[in-house]
Amino acid sequence: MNNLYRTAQFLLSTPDLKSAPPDEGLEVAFAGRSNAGKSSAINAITSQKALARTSKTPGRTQQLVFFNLDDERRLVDLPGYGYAKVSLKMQKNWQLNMQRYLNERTALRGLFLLMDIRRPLTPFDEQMIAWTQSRQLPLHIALTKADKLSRGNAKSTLLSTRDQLEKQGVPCSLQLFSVPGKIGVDDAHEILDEWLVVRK
Ligand SMILES: Nc1nc2c(ncn2[C@@H]2O[C@H](COP(=O)(O)OP(=O)(O)O)[C@@H](O)[C@H]2O)c(=O)[nH]1
Ligand SMILES: [Mg+2]
Repeated sequence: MNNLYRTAQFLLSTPDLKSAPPDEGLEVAFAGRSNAGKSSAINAITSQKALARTSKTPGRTQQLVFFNLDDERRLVDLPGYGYAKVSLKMQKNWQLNMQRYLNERTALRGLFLLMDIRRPLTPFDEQMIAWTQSRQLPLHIALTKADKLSRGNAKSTLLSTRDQLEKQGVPCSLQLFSVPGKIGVDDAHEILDEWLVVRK
């Protein structure tokens, strides 16, 4: 694994863009429903146990969390969405923040969208996808918790999800991901290396 990921460090967390790091360098953001496995994926990708906090209680992280890879590259853990107990006002606020971040952030090189393999392409996911498309932002989708399905079912869900996205005319790459199953970290690195222009 490239050391860049292993040495990732927490930079700052902020509820809105005002306190985000300067819009310079290169950034890849991780998005998905609450509990989809974003923080777990960031930990697996950086080979660190507790860089991004993981939680059994969905909806805790309502902040954008920035991690430094080096002086010019960052990973961002975006606030989870689709948590039922969040008020309408907070949902609206989340929408405005996400839309602004995805539309305006110049450093943003691509979006990693994480979806629980047992419920891919929820309306919230479709909303995120639409925002990436409106700016032609590169999109990579990881179907998480692949260990929750048999190998065969995981594979066929990957294929049917790819099919559905193709039908919608959404250009993106897809992969399976599982932390306990140790599936997908290499695939994720390949995409990140490409987007963050990491020389090997
Ligand atoms: N079985 C399984 N559980 C996972 C996997 N990834 C995350 N989880 C669990 O799913 C829950 C939510 O994970 P978390 O990373 O906090 O999700 P986030 O809200 O998207 O950041 C936690 O209990 C994790 O341990 C996985 O690949 N397989
Ligand atoms: Mg999280």
